[in-house]
Amino acid sequence: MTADPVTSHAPGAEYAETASAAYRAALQVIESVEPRIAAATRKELADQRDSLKLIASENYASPAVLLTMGSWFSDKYAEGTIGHRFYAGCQNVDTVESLAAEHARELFGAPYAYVQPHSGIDANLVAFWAILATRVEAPELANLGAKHVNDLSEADWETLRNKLGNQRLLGMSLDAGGHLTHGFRPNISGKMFHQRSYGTDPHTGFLDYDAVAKAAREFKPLIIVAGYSAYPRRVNFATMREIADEVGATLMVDMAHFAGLVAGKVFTGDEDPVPHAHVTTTTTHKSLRGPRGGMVLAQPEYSDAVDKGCPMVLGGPLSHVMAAKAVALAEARQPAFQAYARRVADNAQALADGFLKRDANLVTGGTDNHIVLLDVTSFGLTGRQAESALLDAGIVTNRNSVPADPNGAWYTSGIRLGTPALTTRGFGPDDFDRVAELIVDVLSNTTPTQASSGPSKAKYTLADGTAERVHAASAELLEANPLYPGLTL
Ligand code: DSN
Repeated sequence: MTADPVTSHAPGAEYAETASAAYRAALQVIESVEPRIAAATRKELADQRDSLKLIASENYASPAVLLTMGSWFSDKYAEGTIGHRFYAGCQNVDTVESLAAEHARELFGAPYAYVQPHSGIDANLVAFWAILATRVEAPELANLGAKHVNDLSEADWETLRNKLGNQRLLGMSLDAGGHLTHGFRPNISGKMFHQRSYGTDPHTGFLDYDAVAKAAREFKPLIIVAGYSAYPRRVNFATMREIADEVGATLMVDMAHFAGLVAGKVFTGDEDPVPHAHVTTTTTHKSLRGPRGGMVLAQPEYSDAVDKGCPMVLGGPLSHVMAAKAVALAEARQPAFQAYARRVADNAQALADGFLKRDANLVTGGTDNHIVLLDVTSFGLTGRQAESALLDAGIVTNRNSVPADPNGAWYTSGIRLGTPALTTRGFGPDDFDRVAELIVDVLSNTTPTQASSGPSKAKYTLADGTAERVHAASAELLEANPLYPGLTL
């Protein structure tokens, strides 16, 4: 069976029979050692096949990507970087890491790519320390006439440590869609930096570039972070770079959520962060549809420092995952991936339109990326109640803050929805209109429960028959768009 690159976005359909044999054999081997893990693995595939997955940060990697991770590269230590390892015998890891980095550079048009980070937070940590090393540590060492931190006296080292720990970072506020790793106190980034946030326009919900520029002029940050995990609109990275240049800040873009739209050339020109940012970070498993992991792209002046990510903040690289990143990036360089990325954005538009024609409220009034942020207060619900009621009906989402959220970050007032995963299954705009209809059906039939001491923000009742009706309708959509078509265990 040959996958049609426009209508089928499920990579691997063309080699499903071979992949089925490989999985059957692998599960048989696992079963002989720990049958409960084999059973859980089978169950996970069944559950993923049977649920309407709308979590904006999830996707389905191809069997080629998944199979690549199950190799003996997992057993090799390879701290350091290509050609400069702290262990002998890394020649094959060097091949893998070089190929993954080459694919990343070619795909994103980046001068330099570092493919070792194990996750998005790790990628951001590498970026932060690379910027601190380049902008704070290197000039201080030069001032003191030293080549290496080990050459400093105790007093000079203390001075440098204080400077490293006293820098400022400006990032998008959490309730506007920013990410915890962009300088917020519960995360290490908030403990490392003095942080200030920029938000969105309270009337439109759109990013207010004048407000960002004003905050940058007042706060004078070393780093401006752009990028988001719950903002349903595009960002003009050329404008963000102008703001950064005006105040002498380094522009770091965290494109974890929308890397697939950049790779697929949906975001180009001013909306492509890579040529504008000094440092760009990403995960590899969201819209990019690779293995779980992270990556850093950098302009030449930051590349040496980024290259020292391990052992600066990373443990030994996961070579089996770097190999899978190479495979996923090779897939993303195919024309079919561009068709997939366009479809992700078209589907988000269809989902948003489906809500709007049913009188639901969307943050910013719509979307032009892969995210739709539904404000559920018009249904009389908190995000927590909506998330749970939708799950009862087989729809997997996550609750999310909306700007100036009256219900706080735990209960929230929104539901974040994303199209990358279901688009991989083959869902199109009509299917997403139906998804909007099903979600509105569930939420319209959910009633918040009153607790003894005022309204409960977590409890709710779903009207009889709703879960069954929506489950049946979703099952039809899922059956028409199978996950890993042709793959049998
Ligand atoms: N967990 C990712 C997300 O859901 O957006 C980012 O941390």
